[in-house]
Amino acid sequence: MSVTGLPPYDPQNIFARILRGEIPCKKVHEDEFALAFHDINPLAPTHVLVIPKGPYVSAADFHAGATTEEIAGFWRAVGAVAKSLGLEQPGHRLITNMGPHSGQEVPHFHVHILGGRPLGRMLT
Ligand code: IU
Repeated sequence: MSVTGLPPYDPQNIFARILRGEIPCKKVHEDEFALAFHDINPLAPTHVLVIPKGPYVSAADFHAGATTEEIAGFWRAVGAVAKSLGLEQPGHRLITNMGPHSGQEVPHFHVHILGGRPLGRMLT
């Protein structure tokens, strides 16, 4: 079981298949630690997902199980992608859903980068 109570990592989940190149994506960045691609159902003018290369169900699993190098490399990639998309200024939002109460749909850790318009205040 994953840290957040989800089932163990499923290597057939859709993002694992994207990572293996079995399903196409609109890629914006790839390096040793991360892959970033446009969300198929964008909720803002820019909506990109960043996923680690390793098999982690959620952020909690990633932070518990990944090496320090993987964690640093992944979060640096998130920052680099936001910058390359022109979102560093005037700002953007990072979201990661974890487990049943969050409504997490895809059981491979991912960070949503949302921007391109004022997003309003959002805590739920
Ligand atoms: P969530 O945090 O697990 O709820 O977000 C999953 C996201 O993955 C959601 O925004 C979907 O639109 C997106 N997505 C995608 O980009 N490509 C896919 O093939 C599938 C979902 I399935």
